[in-house]
Amino acid sequence: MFLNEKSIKEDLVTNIIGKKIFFLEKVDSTNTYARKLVQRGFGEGIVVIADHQTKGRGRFGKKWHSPPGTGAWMSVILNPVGSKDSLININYICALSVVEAIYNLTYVKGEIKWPNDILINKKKVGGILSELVKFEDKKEFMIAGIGININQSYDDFPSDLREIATSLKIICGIELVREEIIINILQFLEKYYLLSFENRTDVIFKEWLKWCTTIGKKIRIATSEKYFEGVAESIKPDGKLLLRNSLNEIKEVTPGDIIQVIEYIN
Ligand code: BTX
Repeated sequence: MFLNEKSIKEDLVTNIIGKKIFFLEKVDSTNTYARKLVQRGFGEGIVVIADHQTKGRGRFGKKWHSPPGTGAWMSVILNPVGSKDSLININYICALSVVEAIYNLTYVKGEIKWPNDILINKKKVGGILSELVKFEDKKEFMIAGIGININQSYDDFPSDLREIATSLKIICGIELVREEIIINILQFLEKYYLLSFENRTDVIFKEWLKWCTTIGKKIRIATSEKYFEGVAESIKPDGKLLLRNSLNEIKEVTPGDIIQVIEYIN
């Protein structure tokens, strides 16, 4: 079933996020569509929601499976808060909003796997793709892409994803109302977005850490250049991960460099 535009518009209680929403039955990628909107002069708070993405994107050109009638595939245009760390902050804010929305509606506790995966029972239920759009006059916008698997059954996933992906329906055993999840995510997003403008990134970070399960784990990280192994000791407020290797040395890892993080059980 296609998303109920009217119920999202009527029930969404926000001032900035979703002041205009573009509902699309089918699109290549909501992030690509939002980028075009930014280039046409649309700005902060505009949301693009699609029922189906034919070329949903993950990071580093990876594909994001986005079949019709099942998920929340959406992008939000935001103003970077002004610091070069804002891409990281937006990632934090999106991931936090997703896990809080899921918990609020289902009492299921999602996990944030650093830097941008949303997991339930160790399987991926959602992901975040933030992208910066820069203009020559130095004006910048952030496009926060959020993808959540909501009503897929096991067989709806392609075979290569079945063992690594999950949906809220698989976890909860019932179909969920996609509109409610979208509304909740956008409302939490507005709450944390406003906090970030008040320079309360400390509050956001503290909340985010409560859901992040990477800390304390032994991990192997792949960047485009090499692998790093060690124990994830902590995450700095600028989003960098502090990794302690077997020689007891600390390495700072930037989220944007990460292609894959593999966790080992300690
Ligand atoms: P990522 O690069 O961390 O994850 C991509 C990887 O996740 C893929 O290589 C595949 O292994 C796995 N994967 C693909 N599709 C799914 C799925 N539906 N569920 C679970 N695992 C999957 C994560 O990137 C960021 C994804 C953002 C998606 C949103 S949707 C709205 C917006 N528009 C757009 O094109 N992308 C974003």
